[in-house]
Amino acid sequence: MKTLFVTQPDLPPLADFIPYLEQIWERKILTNNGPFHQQLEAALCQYLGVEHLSLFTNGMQALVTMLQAARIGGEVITTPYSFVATAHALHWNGIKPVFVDVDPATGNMDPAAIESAITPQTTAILPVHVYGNPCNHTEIQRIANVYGLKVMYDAAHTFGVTEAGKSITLYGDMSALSFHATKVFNTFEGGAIVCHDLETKKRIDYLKNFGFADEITVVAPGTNAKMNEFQASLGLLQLSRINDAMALRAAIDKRYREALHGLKGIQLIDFAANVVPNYSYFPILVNEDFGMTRDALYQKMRDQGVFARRYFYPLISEFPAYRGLPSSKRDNLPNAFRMASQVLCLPIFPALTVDEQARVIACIFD
Ligand code: T4K
Repeated sequence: MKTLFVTQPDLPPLADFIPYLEQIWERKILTNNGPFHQQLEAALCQYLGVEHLSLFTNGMQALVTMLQAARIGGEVITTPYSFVATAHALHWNGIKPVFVDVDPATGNMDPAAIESAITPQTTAILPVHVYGNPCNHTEIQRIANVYGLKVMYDAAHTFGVTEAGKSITLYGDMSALSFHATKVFNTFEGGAIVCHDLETKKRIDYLKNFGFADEITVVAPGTNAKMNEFQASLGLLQLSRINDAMALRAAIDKRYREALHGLKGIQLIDFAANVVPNYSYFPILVNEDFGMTRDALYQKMRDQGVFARRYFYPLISEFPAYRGLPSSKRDNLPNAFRMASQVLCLPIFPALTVDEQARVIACIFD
């Protein structure tokens, strides 16, 4: 029986990629803002409907550099219900994460919890649009304005997500995207920062290239986080196929919702009516009314060759680097703990067939 993983990268036919490789081999420009890099930045700005975007070698480096670019320090209010990269990006900048609880309906940071976590050391809020579901950005921005904080979004899950027709990456001061193999839009590894003015874009570009502003000027102790031409050329090809991939994902999402709607003990996560999602994940919450625990269902599925994943369990605040923080205490994060103990992300990827999806669904019913 074929093993079904939570995702499977979507790739173009190899033959379609060869002409791009031939150009790279011909030009011998492999990296450092090469022609494919420039083309992909422009193409992504157009596709996403944003003005400024800087490509990165991966999402983690985009997050780290985004915080550097805005000179964020001290304490940053963030969520424990995310992939570890969110808090690690703070750690790599010497910033103390302050975890707050999440909204049980979405898993996104609860704006009501932010204000009481603000101290004189707080400089920014780092929310995550979990599973590509937009945060309450209006309320988050309102709080940020009152207290003079920056809002830096971890938008790793949100490629292509729009709300009222606008890219969700237009909110906040900056957003970091991931183009990892497991994401809706992949360049093997990859990522980007979306920002809103040319000066910031320039600063980000310096920082991802060791701080070089020109051949002899280094304006900051930057890193090396540049996307190479191999990744960028694949990105151009992937972008030409993204709408088809998204439509296939939408159909899978719809079938799951039809099959699981109203099932006792299984809660689904909904999107607002004005949001066009990217269907990157299909999380279910397995509660006490279901006949078995989440972990029992997880194991049962594995036994049948279905590798669903518990994104995001354990909470970031439970890992050794963070569990000693005062904000990591269980009492501070009741909703996050509950979700982490209930969540299971089902397989969703363009190549998942109707029969394979039926196998996944059968594990939950039988
Ligand atoms: N912020 C957030 C909120 C994020 O979710 C992430 C990444 C980041 C920041 C950082 O962005 P990047 O630096 O990664 O660009 C995966 C991904 O590695 C990670 O990118 C992602 N979030 C996270 C949610 O999921 P794992 O450890 O679960 O990946 P792995 O290797 O177990 O892959 C899951 C399944 O996907 C495998 O069982 C099989 C399939 N797969 C995976 C890969 C890598 C393939 O079929 N082919 C592949 O090449 O973390």
